[in-house]
Amino acid sequence: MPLDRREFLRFAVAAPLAATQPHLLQMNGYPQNAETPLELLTDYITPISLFFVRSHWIPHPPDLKSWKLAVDDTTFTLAELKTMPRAEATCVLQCAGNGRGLHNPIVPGVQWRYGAVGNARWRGVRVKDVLERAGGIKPEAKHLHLFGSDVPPGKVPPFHRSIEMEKALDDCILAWEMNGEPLTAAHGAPLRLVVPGWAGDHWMKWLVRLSPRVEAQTGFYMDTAYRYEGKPLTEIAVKSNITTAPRRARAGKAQTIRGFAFSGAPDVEKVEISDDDGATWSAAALDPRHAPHAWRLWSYSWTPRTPGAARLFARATDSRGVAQPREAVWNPSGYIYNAWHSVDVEVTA
Ligand SMILES: Nc1nc2c(c(=O)[nH]1)N[C@H]1C(S)=C(S)[C@@H](COP(=O)(O)O)O[C@H]1N2
Ligand SMILES: [Mo]
Repeated sequence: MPLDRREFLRFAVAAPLAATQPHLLQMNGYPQNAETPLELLTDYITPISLFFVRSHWIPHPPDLKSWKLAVDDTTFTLAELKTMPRAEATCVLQCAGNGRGLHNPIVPGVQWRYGAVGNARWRGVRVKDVLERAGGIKPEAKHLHLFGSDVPPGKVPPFHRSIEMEKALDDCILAWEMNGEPLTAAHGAPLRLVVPGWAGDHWMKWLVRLSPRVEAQTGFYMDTAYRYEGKPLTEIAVKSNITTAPRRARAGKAQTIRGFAFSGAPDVEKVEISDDDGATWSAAALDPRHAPHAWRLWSYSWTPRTPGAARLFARATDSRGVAQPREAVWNPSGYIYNAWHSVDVEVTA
């Protein structure tokens, strides 16, 4: 992705942490919010250098030397966690607000377009194993409260959250590794929560404390933010994006269109392409690489028939049979945008 000098300077000035991620597009100047240009999301495993970053305010990562994870009164050093059985997951991390900037009418918040999403290999230990080792899991503890080390400015409420214990015990991981590398500060070093299939707000970074409780956490980031249709937002919605398509193509000549698709359901069943405004659809080929809640890369060989303006739509259907809708459901916080994605191609004779 060629960056012009002005764009490059914008990074250097606005986002010191993003300086190691020269491809990302910083979204504003105060917290670090940087999305990946869609045309660069072509790998099965998104490289760390391209992976979007979303932090509510200036990060305040723990001191790695003195860091410990507290589970109420029990503490674990990273070395202690590393003696436990390893757990690994390859899955999508998507911000709940990815696509907010595409909602109409516009909604306030970071104006993410397509790139607040990536697919990575996360490695660490199961939440379940850590809680068991910290004294067991009481049946009445239905919620796991999560605390990171970041501190909000002034009177801004803290990013305190909890997750349903059922999900935490099912498949959540406390990860210190991303794509085989130690987690970077931007992505939550030394330890973050991985919540396969659920939106990014659950994926607490810079974890310092876990606390199993009877009740869910309260406060702004539980009771006001991250709610959808009156309930806490959990799973991400089925979605596909086109990453690769020509701007111009010749009638009768085959072109390869590529993209990715994912869902809160464990897998994607199919991706289809339409060049006639959704009247007819043809199946794209799904890349075999997959894991539960990972994305699927897909490709489609398209031969434009007639010269003129063409518009290609992609639509995914997940393993529960839920299809991506033509229009996203507008909501006041602009969450979970998943309308059919399209690209325009000029077809010449
Ligand atoms: N402690 C802490 N954890 C956090 C956040 C934060 O601001 N503070 N942001 C959350 C949100 S909204 C998202 S989308 C993901 C983004 O993870 P990434 O920056 O590694 O891509 O982290 C989540 N975890
Ligand atoms: Mo997010």
